[in-house]
Amino acid sequence: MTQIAGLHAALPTPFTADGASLAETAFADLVRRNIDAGLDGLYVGGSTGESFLMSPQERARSYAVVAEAAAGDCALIAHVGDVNPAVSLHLAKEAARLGYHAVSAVPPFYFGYTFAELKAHYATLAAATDLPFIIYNIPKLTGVTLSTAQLVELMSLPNVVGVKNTASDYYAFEQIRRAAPDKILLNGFDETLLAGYAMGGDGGIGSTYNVQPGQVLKLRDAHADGDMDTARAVQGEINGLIDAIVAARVFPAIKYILELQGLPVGPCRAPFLPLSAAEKKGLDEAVATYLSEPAPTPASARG
Ligand code: MN9
Repeated sequence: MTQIAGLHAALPTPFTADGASLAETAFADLVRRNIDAGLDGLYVGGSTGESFLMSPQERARSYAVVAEAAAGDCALIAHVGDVNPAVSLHLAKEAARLGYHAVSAVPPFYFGYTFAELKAHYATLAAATDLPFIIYNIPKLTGVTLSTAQLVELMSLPNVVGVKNTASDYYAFEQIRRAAPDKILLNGFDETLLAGYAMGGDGGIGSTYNVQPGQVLKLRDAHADGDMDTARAVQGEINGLIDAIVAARVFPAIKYILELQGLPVGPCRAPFLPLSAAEKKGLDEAVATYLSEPAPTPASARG
């Protein structure tokens, strides 16, 4: 079975320069580049993918573009979270039809649901698909805060195999690991991937893996070899670039770096604003310092 544990790039969604449509060739190139780099899988249409700025039709189409480009060569996880459960149910069916290996969803936000409501929602969604289900916990963006006990309770619902945990509390991370030893625990913040491994994580899903996949794999291998000095040094290098990405606003910054690396992924959609000159300058400097490898030739430009 294709592994859900491991390192998965949270894919940006490439758009045309006017932001109006999917840029499908660049999308396929990005998919192949991540696979060729050796990442274990791809997380499609999550926060990094700007899913909440896309129509359900576009989201389903993006799953198809990625599946076709991946051609079975890596794990594929579709993020189906939405404020409207009907959209999530529809997208989960699409993911299954397209051969995805798992589905995942943030909790529905905006209405401030009770835990009983969130639990019923996840039970329904996870039961509606035969695919393994991964909770996406990202309180910083959803505003939905779950206690460790509540998160573990959601992870014990039928068909739920694990969690993508984007939170900086590594005591909670360890508590989740201890309470749910058989579940898949994936790290969310790339700047603390090593902390996730140290506390028993099974890998991670990250936006910045797209621009420095080799570094992320190097960190994983150093940790697996018990070489903490190297693992810590690599995390430091990774974070040198992430510091600049965060300072420039994560999603537009990642798209800007991908453009520098030769992939025409376009802008983020409004209300995201284009990068300012100062933001670009900060990124140019960090890229020059931390990304010395030449960018690979996009698959669509190869013979
Ligand atoms: O979950 C991503 N989280 C957010 C994954 O975007 C909020 C991360 O990959 C971050 O983008 C990354 C930079 O902070 O760690």
